[in-house]
Amino acid sequence: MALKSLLTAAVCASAAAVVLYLPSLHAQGRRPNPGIIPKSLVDLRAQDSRVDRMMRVGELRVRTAHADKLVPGRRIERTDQFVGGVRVFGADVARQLDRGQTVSVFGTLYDGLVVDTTPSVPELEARGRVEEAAGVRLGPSRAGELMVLPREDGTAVLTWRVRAATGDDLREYFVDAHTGAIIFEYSDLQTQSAVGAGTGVLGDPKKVSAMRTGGTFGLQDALRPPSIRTYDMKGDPFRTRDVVNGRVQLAPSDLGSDSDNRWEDGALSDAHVYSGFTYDYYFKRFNRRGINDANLRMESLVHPVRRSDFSRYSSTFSTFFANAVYYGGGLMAYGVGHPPGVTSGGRNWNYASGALDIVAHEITHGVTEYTSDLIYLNESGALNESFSDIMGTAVEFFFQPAGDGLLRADYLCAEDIARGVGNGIRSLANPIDRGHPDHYSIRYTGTADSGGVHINSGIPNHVFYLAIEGGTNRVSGLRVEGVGAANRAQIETVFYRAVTQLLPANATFSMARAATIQAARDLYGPGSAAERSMTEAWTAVGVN
Ligand code: CU1
Repeated sequence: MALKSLLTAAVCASAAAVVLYLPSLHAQGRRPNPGIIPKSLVDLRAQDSRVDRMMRVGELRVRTAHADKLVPGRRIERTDQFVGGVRVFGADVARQLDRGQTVSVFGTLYDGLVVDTTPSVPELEARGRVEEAAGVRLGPSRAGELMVLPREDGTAVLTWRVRAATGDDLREYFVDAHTGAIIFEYSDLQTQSAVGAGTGVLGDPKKVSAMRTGGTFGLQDALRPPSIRTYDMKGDPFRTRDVVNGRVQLAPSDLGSDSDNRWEDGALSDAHVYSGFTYDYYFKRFNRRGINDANLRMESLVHPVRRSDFSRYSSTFSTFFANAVYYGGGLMAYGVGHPPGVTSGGRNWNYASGALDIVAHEITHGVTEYTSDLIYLNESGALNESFSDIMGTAVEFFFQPAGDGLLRADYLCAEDIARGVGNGIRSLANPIDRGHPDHYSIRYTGTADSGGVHINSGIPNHVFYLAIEGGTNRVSGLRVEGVGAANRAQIETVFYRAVTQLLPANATFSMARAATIQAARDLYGPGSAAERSMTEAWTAVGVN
């Protein structure tokens, strides 16, 4: 898995990004992708039979299969492709069935892969190579996974996949299991630039759900089903990094604590309170129980560094300042912002956990991780980022009154804590305002930012906005009739269904168009306002 950060800066600053070759998925959206997007009923039946056939011979294995919580009678089944008993990276299928009859199939499958699946390099040695490359030590819980990596030329390589977090990145490494060389890597730093009776970062009063142990109170939520814990890393970036790499276990003494249950540390109380809000949104809106729908822990690391150490550590530990990161498995870290007078992109940052949309953005990376697991590269990565922005916005509208200004819901990301030339780092209403594309014809096609994951997210972000509010796309001049703000839950549910149920890991924008339109039909019927709005919005941004 990869580090999902709020912002691109950390990714660009990484010096470790030496990509020796890119599998075909790196070129998705630019070259043909072996993606499955049935265009007709005949095509759907053909793909369905192919999936059945591969399942019978063990080339596809069920990862998850469960009853559909949104549409009664349906089942959602996810399968992964295997070769010789080893999972293939970026190859999976998501199928929707209605009483045994297949309704939709989206996926990525590789034909004719031949690979020797007995590693000649032991896992420990592969992990050693990664420790050397990343310059960190990994705990035993960071074991490598044997994985087949498809290449652009149709061949495949047996690899050990190992994940390592440095101070400014979280990377997935693929070590050739026959030669020991690192042959592919990418940044999975999923970030966002973002931040009892408590006081938030913005001085707002709030209730904090804490637990009393002995004479002090700790940031452990006893009211909601999952373990929600918020840790005070007390400004120690080295210890924070060791926690993230599984070298150091968090102890009860690391819990954010307060002697009188009157929480004056806004960064701590906001991370805690907004995690609970996000849990509540997913439960109330989609009947989802947390990140993995089984009440996975939600652990937040706050104060990973001290603001006053900015000049000392901002190059080594950049994500601990103006950013927020999802590390996988329900673990998040929130940056401390900038000292006065310092800016990035013309904006001075407050504590990242002080923005509800940032916290919801990070937790949504977890929801994606446990469902479609959209690969954090190129178009699938931009969809991953976009879904986090979309849900961040949705959570804001769920809890805050609409409007401009602090603690108001709008279509900007991180506007409450990234202030300066245009508050906030991204705009769903007008992506180009923050320098991001609002039409497919002007998408970014370079390799920076993992293929533009925080850049091209502007395109699906704009689809979400247009499908709700309506409007005219700046580039195409095409008009969209939205479902209206009163019906925003429809479009939120359409995106939720597409990303968590219908899409595979290696999805393209074109597949996302088909899957969201399918979701609108599943939920609201063919010819519904939601289906029309989704169709018009994707067409307006040039995705067909
Ligand atoms: Cu993100």
